[in-house]
Amino acid sequence: MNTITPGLAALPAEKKQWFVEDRFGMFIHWGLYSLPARHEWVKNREEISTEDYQKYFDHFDPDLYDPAEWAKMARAAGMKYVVLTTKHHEGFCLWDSAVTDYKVTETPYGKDLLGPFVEAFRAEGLKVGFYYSLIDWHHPDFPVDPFHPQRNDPEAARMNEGRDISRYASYMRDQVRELLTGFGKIDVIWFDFSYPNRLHNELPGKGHKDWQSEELVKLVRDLQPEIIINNRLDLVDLPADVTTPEQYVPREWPKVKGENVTWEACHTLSGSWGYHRDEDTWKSPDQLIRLLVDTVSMGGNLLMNVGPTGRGLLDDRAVSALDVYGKWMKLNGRSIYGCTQSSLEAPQDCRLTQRGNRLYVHLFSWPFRHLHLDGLAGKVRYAQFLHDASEVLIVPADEEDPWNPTQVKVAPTSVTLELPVRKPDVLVPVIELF
Ligand code: H79
Repeated sequence: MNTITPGLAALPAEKKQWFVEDRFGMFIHWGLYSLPARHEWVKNREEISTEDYQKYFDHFDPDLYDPAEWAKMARAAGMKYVVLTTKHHEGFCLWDSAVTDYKVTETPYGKDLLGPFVEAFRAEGLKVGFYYSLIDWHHPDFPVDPFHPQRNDPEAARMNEGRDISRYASYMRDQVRELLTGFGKIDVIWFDFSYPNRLHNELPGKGHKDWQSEELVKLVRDLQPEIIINNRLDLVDLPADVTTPEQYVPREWPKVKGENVTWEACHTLSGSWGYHRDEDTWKSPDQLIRLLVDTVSMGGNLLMNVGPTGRGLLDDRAVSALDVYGKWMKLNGRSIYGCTQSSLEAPQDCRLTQRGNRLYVHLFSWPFRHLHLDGLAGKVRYAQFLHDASEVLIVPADEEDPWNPTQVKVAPTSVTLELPVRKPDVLVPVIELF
């Protein structure tokens, strides 16, 4: 357990209000790994040496980069905030950092990418977040540990001579200071990630002592008092502002020490975070919408990732996925923004969200004619489909079954809705209850 400096408290709930109301953000993974186009961990997975990885730096030239286009697409998809990888595990920086040459301004592109990015997204009204990798496979003081690309290099032991992770921790603080002073108000900082020894049978991992996490948090709070900091700094006793399950759907609202926490699921469109040319595991339109609904129905946010190409474009598959969200959110966003988990139990194959006393029923499968909502007897005055505001009839509580006249159709504790036989042409139809 760590001892936490008094005063290093988490952000109060009112400062996170915008975040839980916005519900839907865009994650962007962009770096040198967009060129090999076979996963952002390619350097690690294929144990590529720094010399061999250099070709991606030498050819990084996103001539079609237009952040205003990305920002428009994010906004059209219904996303309200964005988080960009300013530096991923490969160590390459998208801004003109003063403390390294491993940065975009030294590539053929030759210009800062981050300033224009921040400006473009702010201009579309989105909040802006920075992802910053704690792991760095390029920095000369980052140890060649058992999870490093050069772990099997015969020179690994020699490479490690003189490496000093405390110098790396200080490098990170320098970079975080640049990021949080050079680009105006930043709304989220997303550190990624810790793998402390205790999780790996005492193999030398990396945790709060290596990163000097407390110092980082102090610095961040000092520079940007309202910023949201995620939970990957290995500060077990410091309540994080947001808990970030990755690439899975929790079964219930995530808890820390038994308490529901502010949380944000992050997911990929295709499996890889970085642009992956050959991947076959793109999520279906239906899955994309369900991921969002599932998450909000358990009180969380969804940060959905895109991986731009080496030329700076979102490819057609990503654009189609964003279109799926845009089309659905335009009609159904009211059941997402400002909504949270409902205290009522959802009917089979449904997900509930709630805002005040508006209840939203999301239908993942299509029942035949009747939908029974237990526990709502006497509480619903009107029901409509959200996508077209067409009335959904409420079966009168005393309506008898003509084929069994002693029997009423509606259970005493329930509200029963009469659905059309055919499912409306919406990926996930939503019924709004007043
Ligand atoms: O940036 C994206 C991913 O590249 C990064 N987080 C998202 C947002 C990420 N990649 N992998 N992971 C997070 C989890 C990785 C876990 C493992 Fe391991 C890597 C298991 C084995 C190798 C951690 C490091 C545990 C052992 C070594």
